[in-house]
Amino acid sequence: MKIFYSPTHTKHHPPFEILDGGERSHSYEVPERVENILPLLKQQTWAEILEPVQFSLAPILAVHDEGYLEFLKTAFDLWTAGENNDEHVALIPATFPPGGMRRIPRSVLGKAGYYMMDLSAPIGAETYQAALQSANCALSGAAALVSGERSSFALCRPPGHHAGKTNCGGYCYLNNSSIAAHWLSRHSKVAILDIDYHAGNGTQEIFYERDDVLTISIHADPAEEYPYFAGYSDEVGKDRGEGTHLNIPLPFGTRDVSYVEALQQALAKVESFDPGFLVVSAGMDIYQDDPLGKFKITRAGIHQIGSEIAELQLPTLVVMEGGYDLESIAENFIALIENFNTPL
Ligand code: SP5
Ligand code: ZN
Repeated sequence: MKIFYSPTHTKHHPPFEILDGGERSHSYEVPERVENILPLLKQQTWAEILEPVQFSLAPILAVHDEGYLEFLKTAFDLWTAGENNDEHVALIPATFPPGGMRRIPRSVLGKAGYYMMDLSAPIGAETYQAALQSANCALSGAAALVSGERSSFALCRPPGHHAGKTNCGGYCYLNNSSIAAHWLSRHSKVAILDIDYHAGNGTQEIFYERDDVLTISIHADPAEEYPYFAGYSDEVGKDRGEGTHLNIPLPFGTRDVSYVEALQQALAKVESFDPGFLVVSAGMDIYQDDPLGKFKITRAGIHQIGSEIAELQLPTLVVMEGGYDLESIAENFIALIENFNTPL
C-alpha cells in the first residue's frame, strides 16, 4: 500500500487552543500524532512510505475560495509585520461576523474572524506550507488510485474535514479529502465516507449541491458536540445534490455494535450510489480512550469498521483526520488500513 507522508507537517505546531469556557489549553493537534504512526507503519511489510507529489494550486482552488487561500498564505506575515516576538505566536481572531454579515475587512484581524469558524485553527509561520503538503499527500493518494492501486493512505496533518470553501476551524485549514475527491471526480463518481468522531461540516458544505460526489458522515450528535452547526440527520443535500448527503449522528457512549449498524446503513448507500472511488475521512477520535471523543469504540471495533468498508471492493483512499490519544493512534490506524491491503 502506498502511504504518503511529508515531514513538513512538523513545521505546524500550534502552541495553544482555546477550549470551552475560554480555557487556554495545549493543542491536542500535535506533530506526534503522525510521528507516532510512522515507526509502526515502517514495520509492516506491505507499507511503502513515499513523499507526496507536488501538485499545483489548481486542485485546491477547485475546492477553496481564492481570497481564503490568499489569507492563509499571507495572514501570519501581515499580522506580525516582520516583528517576531512572544505576542506573535499564532494568529486567532477575537471578532466573528454575526449571522448573515459577510463583509470582508481589509484588516488581517478582521479577515481572521471572517475566515475562521472557531479558536482551534491558529495560523503560525508555516501553517500554510504544512497545509499545502497535507493536501498534496491526499492528492498523491488519489493519483495512486487512478494508477490502479487498490488503496492508499494519506498521513495528512493538519487534518481537513472541518475546513469549508472559505473557512478553517477545528484544526483544519484545507479540506484534504474533498480536494482529493474533487480531483478524482473527473474520472467517475466518488463517495466520501467520514468516520471521524466529529461531523465533517466542511466536506458537507463543499459537496452539498453536487450529485457526482456522495458525502456521508457518521459522528457524535452535533446537538451536543462540536461542530454544533452541521451534521444533523435532516441535512440531505440541496438542489441537484438533494439525496447525496447523509448524516448519521450517534449518541455519546456509542459502542461497537451500534456503530457498525450505522456503518452498514452508510455502506448500503455507497453501494447504491455505485461510485468509482471511495475516500475515507478517518479519525481515530472514535476510539474509547480518545481525550476529545465520547464514543466507546474498541480496537477490534476499528478493525471491523475497516473490514466492512473494504468489503465494498472499491479503490479506496484513506485520509487521516482526527485522533488525539497518542498512545493508541498508531495501532488504531493500522487496524483500520490493514484491511485494504489485499488486491481487489
Ligand atoms: C479534525 C478534528 O477532529 N477536529 C476536532 C476539533 C474539536 N475541537 C473542539 C474540542 C472541544 C473539546 N472539549 C472537551 C475538552 C476535553 N478536556
Ligand atoms: Zn474529530
